[in-house]
Amino acid sequence: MLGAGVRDTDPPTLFDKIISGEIPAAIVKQDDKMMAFKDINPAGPAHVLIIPKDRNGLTRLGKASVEHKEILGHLMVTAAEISNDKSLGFGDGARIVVNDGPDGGQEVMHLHVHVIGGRAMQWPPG
Ligand code: IU
Repeated sequence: MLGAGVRDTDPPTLFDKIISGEIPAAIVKQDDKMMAFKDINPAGPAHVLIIPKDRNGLTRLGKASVEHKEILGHLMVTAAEISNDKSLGFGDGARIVVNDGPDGGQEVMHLHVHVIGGRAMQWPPG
């Protein structure tokens, strides 16, 4: 387990059921530490979410501490690999974003990295 020792007493989310296979998802990549699957409500032609399999206190990025640096790095490297995968519909680059908390528009309290692409993005986001 990465970041061992962090207590996570927050309620589980539907992402736990995706990890366990109870809820089906279009998984595009996974290993023992993370799962990447297509967003059910895509914000672009390509939209993949990357989550840690062990939430380990990371309900949101704002809860991150030095104990999480290994999994956070792993999620970002995975985001880079996915954003370069033309078979998933990505072009040249992507919007790679973490929504953090209410003001960040986060709805699911299990850290996830959005990789959105296949079209040119606008800035600033809404
Ligand atoms: P947010 O950053 O918490 O707002 O993003 C949550 C995303 O999770 C959102 O884009 C949903 O469409 C997506 N999602 C999903 O793909 N599958 C699910 O079962 C659930 C949410 I719940």
